[in-house]
Amino acid sequence: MIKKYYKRMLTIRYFEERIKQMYRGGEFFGAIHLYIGQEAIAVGLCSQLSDNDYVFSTHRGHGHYLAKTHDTKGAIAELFGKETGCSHGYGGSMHMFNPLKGFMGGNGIVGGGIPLALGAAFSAQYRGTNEVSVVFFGEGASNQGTFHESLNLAALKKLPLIAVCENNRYAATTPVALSTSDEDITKRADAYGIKSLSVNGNDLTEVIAAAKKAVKHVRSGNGPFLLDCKTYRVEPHCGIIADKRPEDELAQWQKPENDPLNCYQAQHPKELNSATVAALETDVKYEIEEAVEFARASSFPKVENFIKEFAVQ
Ligand SMILES: Cc1ncc(C[n+]2csc(CCOP(=O)(O)OP(=O)(O)O)c2C)c(N)n1
Repeated sequence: MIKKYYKRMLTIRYFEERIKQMYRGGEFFGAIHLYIGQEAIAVGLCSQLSDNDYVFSTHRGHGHYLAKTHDTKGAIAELFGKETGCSHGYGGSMHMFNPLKGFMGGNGIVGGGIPLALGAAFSAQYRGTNEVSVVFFGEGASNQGTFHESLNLAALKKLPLIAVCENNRYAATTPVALSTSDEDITKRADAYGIKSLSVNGNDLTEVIAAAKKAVKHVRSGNGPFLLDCKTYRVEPHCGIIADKRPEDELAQWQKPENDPLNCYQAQHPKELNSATVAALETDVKYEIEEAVEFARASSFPKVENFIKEFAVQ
């Protein structure tokens, strides 16, 4: 398990590093929001889910997609706009979609995924299944009306919803202190009578333990759960926006002990010794290069097919 979870975080890290390079080289276009530094949250949550459980994502969704589906090829091909992409090349970075694996899409609307996840939670309860619905969102989104309305209904109807706030200290260029009345998002859960936990989102062990509790609580019919995961967005908000964060703050979060991969490795020195990590790095790089070649060799979707698939008959 330890190697598997580390490899999942490494896959997200290398995926993001590789696409950053290709994006800057002009190999594909559109906005991209990188997930570097937040890998433990997606991997920790998804480690406790099955394909039948739902994940609703955000504009910063590559890590969520990979953690839930493990589909590196479909993700890179989608970024390239190719027909072999997970959304057949029509979605791109913010609209990856893979319902067979329970991945219900990214979302360009901040806070837009929360009511969608609420709907899936209602559907699961109505159909009497044991499925849970998980939604990721930033602390910026926790100031949106959709967050509050959804939490209220989820609590009222005891819906199987897990709300995961990735509290990464910035909403685009606005620091949390300038956007959010109280940085402790669990207090917002308290207001609706929803159980919650605050965790170090850069510590995979902590995230897994919290995710286990949340999933157990929700699957047992006890209603929703909120996780407030403290983390930091290491990269600029978006591939095209200049970032002016304080250098000392950046340096603090870039310290090895604050990196989710280093932190997990330090906790498991035997299982993740340097030879094992080197072998995993080789495997992951190979998998990503294979996916890049696959995406490059794939075709763009054909207009005729688009019309066939989407035209109103
Ligand atoms: C409803 C809405 N308002 C504004 C935007 C522009 N916008 C895109 S990302 C973003 C910041 C979101 O911050 P947060 O929810 O904390 O997520 P993070 O980017 O930190 O992951 C904003 C304001 C948008 N896409 N949708």
